[in-house]
Amino acid sequence: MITQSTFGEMPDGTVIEQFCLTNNQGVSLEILSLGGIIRRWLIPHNAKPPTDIVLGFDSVQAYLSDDSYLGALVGRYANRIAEGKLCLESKNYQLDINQGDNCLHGGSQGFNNKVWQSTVLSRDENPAIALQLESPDGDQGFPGALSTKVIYTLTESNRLKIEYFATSKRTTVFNPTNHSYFNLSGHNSGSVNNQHIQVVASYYTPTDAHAIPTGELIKVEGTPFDFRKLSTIEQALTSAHPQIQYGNGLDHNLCIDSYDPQSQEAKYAAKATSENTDISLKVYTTMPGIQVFTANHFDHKKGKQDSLYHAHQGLCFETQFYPDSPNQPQFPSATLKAGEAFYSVTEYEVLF
Ligand code: FUC
Repeated sequence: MITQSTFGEMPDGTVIEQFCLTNNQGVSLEILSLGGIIRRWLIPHNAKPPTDIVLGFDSVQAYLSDDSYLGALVGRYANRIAEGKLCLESKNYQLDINQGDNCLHGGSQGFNNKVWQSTVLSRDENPAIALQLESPDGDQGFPGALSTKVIYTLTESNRLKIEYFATSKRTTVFNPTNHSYFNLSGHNSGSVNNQHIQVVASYYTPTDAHAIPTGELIKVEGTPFDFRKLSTIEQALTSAHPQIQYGNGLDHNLCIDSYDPQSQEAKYAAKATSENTDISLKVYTTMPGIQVFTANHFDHKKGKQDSLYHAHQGLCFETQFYPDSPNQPQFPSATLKAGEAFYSVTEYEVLF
């Protein structure tokens, strides 16, 4: 089932729609036409009120004035491009610099701040909506007029399937993701430290102090990034490893072992689980990397229903091409050639 309502208005009066997708198992999701933001994700319990497993805000204004990308679609390029420098087919491009010296999450007016054109695709079984956006040539410095579409489908097996499609008139780079902050004990339940995660990744991409990859692929074995077996988030957060100290927690790209550039089938990559609620989340993707981020700098952020979000209160699993891949030729390439069709899919499955 899908219900549609008005969530609010942009400063120029554009109406922001809210779509509530509910499947026959009672899982329900609220998605906004602003940034494709996943605002609520409710998991039913037999006797108790449902658990809302994502962080979010209650107004358009709160989303526009925040820089944490809560629940949003991120593009054109998730994570950082060093100094916003891009060279494609021997041409240099300067991208918008919006964090330190770098371009973060597609620049200051990225996909998360755009109003997407929304269409309901299926109302009954497996409710689905499509969000579309035309990003003009030169948007945030990126070359090529880009047409993109994202389809959200809530399946009857409790998977949220997010499919990304794009074509560009000129050769460009494309690396979309979703920036949901999960807390499987509930968005307002304090830190995720005691929750367990697994990431099927044998390597990670270490960074400098400004979160730009050094270019190396390092084995996770013996580091706080070894999540090949289910382990607590706290184990990593309390580590004295310099990579953890840089960002006050996890903010790293792990290289997914099952990545197959030839395949369009989402493969199992990661899992999180809360012993408090017995809710688990599994992530499947076609992308090569996953940014594991623990909301490291949240400090009394005022969230939904007067909640306050603190450091380490959310966990992001951002599937992606590796950060700064346009400047790291040894990383899988995010180049999208003129006229070529881009497709990727990430699925978040909730078990409860
Ligand atoms: C993640 C991180 C960044 C940033 C952002 C909001 O993707 O890699 O460091 O803080 O989210």
